Formats: sequence, structure tokens, C-alpha cells
Amino acid sequence: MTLVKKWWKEQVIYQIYPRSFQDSNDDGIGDLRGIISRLDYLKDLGVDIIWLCPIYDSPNDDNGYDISNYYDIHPEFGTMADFDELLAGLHARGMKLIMDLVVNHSSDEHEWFEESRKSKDNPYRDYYFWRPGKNGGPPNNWNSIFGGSAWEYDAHTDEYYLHLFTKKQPDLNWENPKVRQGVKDILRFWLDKGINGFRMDVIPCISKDLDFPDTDIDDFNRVIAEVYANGPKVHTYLNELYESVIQEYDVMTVGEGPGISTAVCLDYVGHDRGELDMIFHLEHMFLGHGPLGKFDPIPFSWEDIKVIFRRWDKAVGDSGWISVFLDNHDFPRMVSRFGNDKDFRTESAKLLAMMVLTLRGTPCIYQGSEIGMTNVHFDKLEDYRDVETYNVHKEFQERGVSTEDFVKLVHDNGRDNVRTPMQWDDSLHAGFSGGDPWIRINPNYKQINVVADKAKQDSIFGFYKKLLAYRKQYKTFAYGVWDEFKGLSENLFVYTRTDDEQFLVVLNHSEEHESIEFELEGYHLELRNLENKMETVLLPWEARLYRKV
Ligand code: TEU
Ligand code: CA
Repeated sequence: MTLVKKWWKEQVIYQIYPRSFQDSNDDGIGDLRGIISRLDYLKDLGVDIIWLCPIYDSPNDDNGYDISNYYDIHPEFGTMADFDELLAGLHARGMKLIMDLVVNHSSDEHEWFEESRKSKDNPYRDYYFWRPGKNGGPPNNWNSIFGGSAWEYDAHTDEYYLHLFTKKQPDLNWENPKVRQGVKDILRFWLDKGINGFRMDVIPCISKDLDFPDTDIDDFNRVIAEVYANGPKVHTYLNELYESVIQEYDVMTVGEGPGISTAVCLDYVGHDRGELDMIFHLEHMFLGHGPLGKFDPIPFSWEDIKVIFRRWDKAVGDSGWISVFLDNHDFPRMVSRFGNDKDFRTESAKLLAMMVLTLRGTPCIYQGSEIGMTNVHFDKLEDYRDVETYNVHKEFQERGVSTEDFVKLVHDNGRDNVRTPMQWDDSLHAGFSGGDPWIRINPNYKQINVVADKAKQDSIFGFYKKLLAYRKQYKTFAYGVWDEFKGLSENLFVYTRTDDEQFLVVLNHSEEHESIEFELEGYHLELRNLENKMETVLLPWEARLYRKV
């Protein structure tokens, strides 16, 4: 396959969870004017594309991933005029904006659903999946990804409706051409405002088996991949969006890819498919999830991570594209999950940055990773806010798990780990807000914050900035072939990126000292994450970037 060059392969995404980024009016909730006040910070860091998590009208059952009006900004976040100013501010700085498109489901407070639930013969009835019960219970045995049945009984019309997530997130029926037209109208509205693309929420799940058969699969991850995702018409629907709207604009689409494996990835992101430009595959993010999901942790290793990255690079090659990331708003902080946030927080945060910014794919940095923000350990369940945590807590209680034990599971696996407010400085509320934040701030904000980090000799922000500038200087990090050095210590991840330049990345993702047993002749050391006098011995969590000269 010939190399396909695109702006979205060369640039870097920075994900903002608006609720937790910067509050401008002291109501404790991040907002658009807060983001506007931080545009120069983002420009200085050197990121290119801002991915905004949902900012539309929503009852916030799932913090905006339950949309009640796709055409309006949630008043908590500001006004459409604020949005227009934010977009103009980004474009004026040569940056881009992609929005979060959540159309596998809407909110139950969306007008479509309010109509749909009124009666069986309402014109909007089949905008959603309504089915009669079976044997006095739900139509089938599917479970919600957030716990409990995937069906909610509605007494008014004596039928159940499908919701793969919370009961306030009814699944849209994409089989209905009016739903697809409704989505196209939403796309066109925002594209005509000048945004640069979309991140598409749980997009592999938009096509269902309309017979809704029971499933005999009880593994959480397999149910997503084999029952909810990759349905019979998912590619037809995606191609229809592309052909009828998206291909008219020079924009980028990235699908969130629960259930997308290497076996099917090119069906979604193949350059010749006319569907998505790239995906956030979640295979490495679901590592450690046991049969009951993320709160049922099982051990995993760095070898498991490397096997996945190897397989994806081989599967996608030059025929499609992926985004490379190690955390987002749904998974724990990467320095806590994949690094060592106790004894080597700075070193491992930088090593992970070098990995994300030098593997093949569009890097995506989650807010706060640039200063090595860590997981949070709230003692009380009440300090958490995530609906997934509360719903799964109910399920685990029914299994006899105490709240105290469940909270320990939330410490390492809950989504609120990445949703505590951005830590800007060591003032009250970490400079995030002048009022009480919607969720408590990580108590370590006194030590870990932007001002403190930038002041350090070994600043993590400074390292990200150098790496981001370096990527801009060499397109090899976008288009270069990825090759791994094999047969090394299991603690090393060593690879090259090659086009007319060659770069060598050496990562010691362990607490051990590791000797370098490969040739460094002809390579010049361009960047390293720590000081070390020994050329052929790597210190714990040491990362090096060489350029072939
Ligand atoms: O996430 C779907 C998804 O795959 C993850 O939420 C993951 O499955 C979940 O955390 C269970 O472990 C998308 C959004 O990113 C997420 O924030 C929303 O809650 C969800 O869809 C519903 O819109
Ligand atoms: Ca606010």
C-alpha cells in the first residue's frame, strides 16, 4: 500500500475533559471560557488538535455522554458564543478542534426519546429499540456495560427499551433512516461551524442484531466484542455518513473502538474504506479487566502491552491508521497504571510520554499527563462521582462485596482517577476554581501542579514540550516504518522509526538496571529523561531517543 500522507497523521491530539480543566466563573465546574484562558498554555506545550469531551446539553447522568440537545451548549459550560470564541482562538493559534459525537445513544431527556416513549404508534417510536418482555422479564439476557440489565421496563407502553449504558442512555435505532438523517444533520451543523472532525463514541456498537438473541457469553470484554460491537450493518452506516457528509470536508474522524480487534480494524480504518480515519482501539486499555470488567482486575505485564502494540502495528501498517494513547477519561492515570507513581513518577511519566509520542499512530495526550498527574485514593465512596462506579458498586454489593473493599477496587480502576480537576498551582482548589469543585481535587496537588512542575529542572512538561517540538521537526515519527529490536531483556522496549531518517527509542520500563547489548554506533543521543553517566547501562525507567547520523 502506498504511503497516504495526511495532516492528522502528523499532528498530536490533546484531550480535554471540560468539566475538570478550568473553571472561569467559580461554580466549581470547568467551562469553555476556562479553556479559552488556557489556549496559550496548550500552544506553548505544542499540541495541535484539541479533542473536547461532550459539551452539549445533557442531564449529566454520564457527565455529558447522555445528550439531550446536540445543537446547544450545556449552560454549565457556557454559550454558543463562547464556543465560537474558543474555536476561533484555536484556529488563530494554528490549532484544531474535534468534538465528541455520541450517537450510539441519546439521553432519555432528548425530545426524540420523550416522543418515542409516549405511545407504540408515536412517529418517533422506532428511533429507539422497544421490545415486549419475555417470560415476565426483559426481552433477552444482555447486560448494560454499566451493570444491570441492558433493558428498562416502561409501564406506560408495557415494553422495554435497550440501553447498553445507563437507563438514561437509550440506544438509537440506526436501522431507522430518520435516525441516520438526524445524525447527518448533527454532523453538518458542527462541520459548517468550522470544526476539524469528530471522535465517535462507541461507534462499533451502532448496529445491532435486530432479533436480539440471548447470549451465552458471560465475559464482559467478549460480550462487547462479540455481541455489542461489529454488528451486521456497522460498515454500511459508517460509509453512509462518510459518503453523504464527511467526505465533503477536510476533517478527521476517530472512532472509539471497544470491541475492534486487529482482525477487523482495517474494515473500519482502511484508507480505501470511506469510513473512519483512525481508531482509539482499547485492547491495551482493557488489559487487566477480568470476566466482570475493570473492577474485577487480573494481572497483566508489560509483555502483554508490547504484544498488543506489535500486533496492531503489523495489522494496520500503511493501510490504515490508529491513535496511540495510554490514558483517557475512562481509564486510570497512565503513570499510575503503566508507570511507577511512587518511586519513579517523573522518570516513568516521561518514559510513557516518549512511547506515546514515538510509536506509529496519532498520539493522544490526556489532560494532566503532561505534568504526571496520578490516580486519586478517596477513602469514601461518596467522594466519587462516576455513574459507572455507583452502578457497578450496586452489582458488587449484591455479590457480597463490602463497600470498603469495593472502594479499594475503585482506587486503581475507577474513571474518576482521571476526572479530578486539573492541578494548575498550589493555591486553594489548585487554581482550577474559586469555588468548591464538582469533585474533590487530588490532595497531591500541593506537590503536583503545572507551576511546580514547570519550575523543576527535570520538568515533565518541559520533556513533553521538547518531544512535541522534535516530532514536528521530523515527519519520520508520523510516516517512518516501526521496527522492534527483538531478543532483549523483558524490561526493555526498543524500536526504530525509519524513512529517510532513522530514530532509535530505548525504554527501560522497569525498576531494574538494564545493560544495552545492541550497537549504538552511528546513533547520536538526542533526548533522555534522566541524567546517567553510564552509556551502556540503563537506570530504572530510563528512556532515550537517538538519531542515526
Ligand atoms: O466509553 C465506552 C467504553 O468502552 C468505556 O466507557 C468502557 O467500556 C467503560 O469505561 C467500561 O469499562 C464511551 C465513553 O468514552 C464513556 O465516557 C461513556 O461513559 C460511554 O461511552 C457511554 O457513552
Ligand atoms: Ca464554571
